[in-house]
Amino acid sequence: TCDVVCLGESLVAFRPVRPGPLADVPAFERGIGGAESNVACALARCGHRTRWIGRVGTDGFGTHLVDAIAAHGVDVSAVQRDPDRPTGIYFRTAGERATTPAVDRSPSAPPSAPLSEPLSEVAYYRAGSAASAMSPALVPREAAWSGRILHLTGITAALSAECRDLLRHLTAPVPGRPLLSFDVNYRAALWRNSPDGPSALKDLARRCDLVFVGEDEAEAAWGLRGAAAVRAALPEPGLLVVKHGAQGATAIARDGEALTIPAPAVDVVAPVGAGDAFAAGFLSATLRGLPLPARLRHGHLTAAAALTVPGDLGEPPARERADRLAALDDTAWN
Ligand code: KDG
Repeated sequence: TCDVVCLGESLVAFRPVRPGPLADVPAFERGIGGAESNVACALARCGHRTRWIGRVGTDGFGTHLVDAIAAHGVDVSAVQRDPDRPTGIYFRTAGERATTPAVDRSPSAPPSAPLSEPLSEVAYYRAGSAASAMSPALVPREAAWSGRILHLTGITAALSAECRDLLRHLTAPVPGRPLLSFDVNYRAALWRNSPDGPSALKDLARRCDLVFVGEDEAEAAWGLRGAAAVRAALPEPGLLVVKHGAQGATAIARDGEALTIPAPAVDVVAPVGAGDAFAAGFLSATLRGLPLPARLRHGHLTAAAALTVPGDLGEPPARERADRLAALDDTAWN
């Protein structure tokens, strides 16, 4: 057995070697991506026994992913190789801020959206990938339910009808299932051709015990504004965590009791992977039986590590240091 099983598609991630739009970038550096394996890698780094279940091709990209994830200390023994389908890959820019045209630089010019929003471009090459073939027949419940926690995300639901069936199969209300953790991870680009995506994500979230969602995602996917509105739409999970980006996160119990913990201020290098790191820090503290404020703070601290590196995976803070920081009160954080 293990502490946590994370199940989902991992991708080889290509990041530009220099800033700029994808159209202009001449070369890319290879890294690894995939929300669920990011969580697995961070949890393994925090000292937990972690298994990642996914499906990759028999190509070199699949070999690279399995080796790189294993190198973080994750158990990859249940990962499947598909001889007929390729490993998914994707390209993304780091989310650089747009250069402000000189004419807009006068102090009286109103800030336009590109001034405050980092621009990032994502191009996925994953349709028909090995992972998109995952199904209840290919992934037995015993393997997915072999930890204390099973962590899933809404990305898997976007991959194929088989993957959606698999998520429903793994979230069935059967006695003896592990704690089900679900990160909504709404990726609009993946749902472009299926208008029922947002409602599928809501149905899945309602079948789980612990749900993470960004305030911005809840608004984009479901038109829900604010943590209380999200809670009203998702009454079932024992705990709901609504993330407010740089501001912090709010945990809301089933009875509506809410606890907000601000995030520490950090110099963001790239936001990618921060949500996964937050989930990993929160789950790590959950496995250790820490109280709710510390669970949220460990989420923020692990996210801060991912925010300050260009790739998906930061080095989580050492446990002793994280515990010391998590014990400080909110006023000492910023
Ligand atoms: O959270 C980071 C992920 O978004 C990234 O690694 C790629 O899994 C990915 C996805 O589907 O966007």
